[in-house]
Amino acid sequence: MTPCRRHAARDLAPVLLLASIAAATSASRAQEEPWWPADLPRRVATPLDESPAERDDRMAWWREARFGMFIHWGLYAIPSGTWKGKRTGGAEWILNAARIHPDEYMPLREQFDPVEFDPTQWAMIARNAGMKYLVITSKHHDGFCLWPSEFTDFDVDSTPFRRDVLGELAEACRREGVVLCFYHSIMDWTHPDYLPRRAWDDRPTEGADFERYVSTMHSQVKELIDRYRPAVLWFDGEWEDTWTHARGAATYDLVRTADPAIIVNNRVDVGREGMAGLTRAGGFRGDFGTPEQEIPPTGLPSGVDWETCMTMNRSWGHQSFDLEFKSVEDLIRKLVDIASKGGNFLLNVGPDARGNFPPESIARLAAIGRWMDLNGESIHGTRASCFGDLPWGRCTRRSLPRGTDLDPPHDFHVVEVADERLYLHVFERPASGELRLTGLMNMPIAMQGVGDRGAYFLADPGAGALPVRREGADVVITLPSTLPDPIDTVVVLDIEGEAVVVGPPAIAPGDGAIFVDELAVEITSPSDEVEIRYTLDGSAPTMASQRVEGAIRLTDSATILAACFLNRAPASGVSRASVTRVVPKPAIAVLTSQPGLVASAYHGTFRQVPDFATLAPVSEQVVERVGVAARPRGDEYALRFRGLLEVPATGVWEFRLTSDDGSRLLIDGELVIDNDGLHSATERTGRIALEKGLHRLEVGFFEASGQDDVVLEWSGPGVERQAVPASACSH
Ligand code: FHN
Repeated sequence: MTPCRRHAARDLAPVLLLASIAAATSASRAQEEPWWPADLPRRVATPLDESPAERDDRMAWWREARFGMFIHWGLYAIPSGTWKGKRTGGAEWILNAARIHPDEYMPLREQFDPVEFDPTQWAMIARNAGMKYLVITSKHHDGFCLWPSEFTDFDVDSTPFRRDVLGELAEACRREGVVLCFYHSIMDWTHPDYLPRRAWDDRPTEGADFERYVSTMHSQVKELIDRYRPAVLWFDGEWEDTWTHARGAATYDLVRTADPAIIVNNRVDVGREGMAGLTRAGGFRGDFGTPEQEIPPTGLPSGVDWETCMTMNRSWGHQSFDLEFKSVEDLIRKLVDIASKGGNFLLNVGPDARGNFPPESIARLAAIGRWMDLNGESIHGTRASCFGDLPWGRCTRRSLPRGTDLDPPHDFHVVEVADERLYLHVFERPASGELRLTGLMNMPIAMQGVGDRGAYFLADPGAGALPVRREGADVVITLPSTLPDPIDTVVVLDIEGEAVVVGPPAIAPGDGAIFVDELAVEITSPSDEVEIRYTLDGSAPTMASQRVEGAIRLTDSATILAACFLNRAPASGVSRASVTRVVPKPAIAVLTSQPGLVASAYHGTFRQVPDFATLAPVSEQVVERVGVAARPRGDEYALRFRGLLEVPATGVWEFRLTSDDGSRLLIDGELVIDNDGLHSATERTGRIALEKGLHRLEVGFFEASGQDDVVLEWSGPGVERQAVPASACSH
């Protein structure tokens, strides 16, 4: 399904009016005049008031696609991680990694001449890999534009190559049936109006007008939309202080007004939760979440659209010496894992300076394509699994119209009564030789005596039916002694009705919980037809075990096992949680204390939180709370916060430490959170039982390069999650 280009049949009058205004002004558009008429009412009626059904219509092709190609390409492919003979790394970040002044970086355009660039080949490689869309960097953080723009001369037009890369790729994508999308960086390290400057960029900031930069960026985005009609705008680089929710919302509004069918990611605004990528509550714009280099764990809220973007090696842009490419098995299983959780996979390629995909990328994409040729039906158009963790692999599924003879994917089966098709992705053949689908309440078609309609291999239906039987709440499929595909053998099981799976009961608080005096444990199931039985001694629950009748009050440690039962038979797997009663750490007595924490700063190149006892601080000050305000000048540094924490009530306290780069939290000398290492903004939590009163607090933090941040939050008896207040800090 290609993206719906028609504008929704809604009253488009305001937008059409706007379009005419924009058209009228476009001819006389000057650099400084925003194409967006400033006097237009703040709220644009049509595209932003879409109904859930209209949003589903707009997102339909993207959800169906499941798999896309990411392309990072620009001037940075020329140095490819090496600057003046030194392997600085950084790939598309080389301006940062080698601390290159823009005046020294921008002349790279005189070398940009990718004579082997073949957009048709790029689009065909994407299509043959089963990738339905392609997201290419129209402009990355370095500010270089891959299209001839009216609004800058830092573009392909000012290179020996001169060809319109995006225009040629747009044409090729249309011919090959790949949906064209653009990545566009908000952050711009070379534009004279962009702020903040890089630390080594001594160009004067006087006269730099960030508003003018935003207006220019808006004009370029509109130029891209008008010329190339991208289906997605994938913003990035939204993390610097100059970018705000107001600007993000305005940019989202402009894009959606210019073309209401466009899909925009959540990095247009400032609501992204770090590299985990989902959008936090608070009305932040963005149509889908953008986990980066990671796949969210199961349990994502249903109805949330998200896409994991990932490199094939370790670099986004071309880096000649980065040969750490992921295996085909790893990439296919990541694609399946993501689809089984209802997400999209945006897999990156970094072309070289001559316009070629790395041979390692081409080989992997071809192998993925061969797997997709046989199994693509189990990815495209599917939705998230109906099961919890499956020890042997994953599940994807699609609804099937009841009673119609679908154009069978294989003449072996004509679907007549199935309502849902399950795709069981077997990564590892269970030792038992059986796939056990615990809690699947539906009747598999295979058990309706309709001929030999067992389960079957999607890639080879002719291999015959696999026996299917029911054992209580479980459906069991018998596998042959060997599986045809060592990476992922897909078994098809058609079932009557939409899948109903009675999952194991939920135990709250979960495994590993600690408590001081008494703990109330809730054991629940979404299915109100079942009864739940549990044990506290680690033995498997049976019909003779205690039945859950409301909250269970514990005054001692216990190992809780619980399962659902239906018609006196097990109807789910077993849930397990060990909870421990602990003694709270005693408060310490101090004679006097002063407000604030002592923050010691250290210079150095750190790759983890250092052993501060071996270092001499370059500065020491009292700060209100944990944070980067205590940072010294310069990019590479470490901070140590020490003091006392006033705990208002005895009980179990949960701390949350978010930092870019690494950090650690100790209380009374005990390591509560280890969030150490080189990483972008990442959060970790930890729990500790504390007595009301004062406790020794220490936070260690280091910054290697790029963004820096460290935030300490807590929650506990009578305290909702919040930053640890200054009032609780002393020394
Ligand atoms: O800084 C960019 C990086 O270069 C790359 O474009 C990735 C891809 O999503 N995004 C940012 C890092 O999070």
